[in-house]
Amino acid sequence: MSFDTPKALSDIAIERLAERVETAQRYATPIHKLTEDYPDLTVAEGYRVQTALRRSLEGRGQRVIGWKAGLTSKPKMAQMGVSTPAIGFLTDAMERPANSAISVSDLIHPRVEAEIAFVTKAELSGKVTAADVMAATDYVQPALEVIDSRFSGFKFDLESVIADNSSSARYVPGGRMVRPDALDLRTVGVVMEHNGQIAQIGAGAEVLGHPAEAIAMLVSVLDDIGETLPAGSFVMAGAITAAIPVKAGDTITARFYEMGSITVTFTD
Ligand code: OOG
Ligand code: MG
Repeated sequence: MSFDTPKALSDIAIERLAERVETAQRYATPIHKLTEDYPDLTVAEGYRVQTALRRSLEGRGQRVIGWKAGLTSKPKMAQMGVSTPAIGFLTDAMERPANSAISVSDLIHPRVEAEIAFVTKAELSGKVTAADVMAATDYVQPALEVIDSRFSGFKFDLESVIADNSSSARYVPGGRMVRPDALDLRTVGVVMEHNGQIAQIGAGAEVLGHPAEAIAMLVSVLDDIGETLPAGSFVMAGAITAAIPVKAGDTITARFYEMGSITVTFTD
């Protein structure tokens, strides 16, 4: 992926766009997608905005604990109308415990995703394979992600969603921690229940054929933006199924084959 562009946006313009996204996030007020004002926004500029947002949140005391891959499964690509995967960063402030209540009052239009998360034990950098990812993985475990696009109507394009940190909002690690080779991650099934009704079903192979492929993609994008994945990172591979919109009063349970389950309830 080449990120060269003939007339890149100035650092000031990038900072302003990051502020726009951060303000929308902080006040849970939607904005229109960035490409409406900047139709020539590139993927590289989207990542520059995301990096400026990351630096700003770190300046406010948040700590980056890992990353997420997104738009890595066909159900997600079809739901969002975007066919290229993207990555985003995760901070400690976004984490919520399993089986807890999550407030929706500071979110715009939350949706829930079931994902497989990797916790690494060695640094990954440059261009790596899924086998490299597996070798550098300490354990895998289920996770729920609560995404919340800062864009009106949850509608965006690749460049805008990247600038918006790939809709990252909350994440919930849970279930059982298992050695990466203890299970065939392609055949790990997941059933998502929404208020007790089965709402989505899928299996790990939906995620680029194997969830470790999504982590390899993520490391490659990190390389493109001048970053590496440190040992001890928590990395989510992307939603296996389409995301489920939720409101206060809702409960979501995701049951992962042989990896346990995670429940979250949503409150005002
Ligand atoms: C973008 C983020 C997608 C995933 O797991 O696919 C994502 C979005 O759909 O808002 O987190
Ligand atoms: Mg996700």
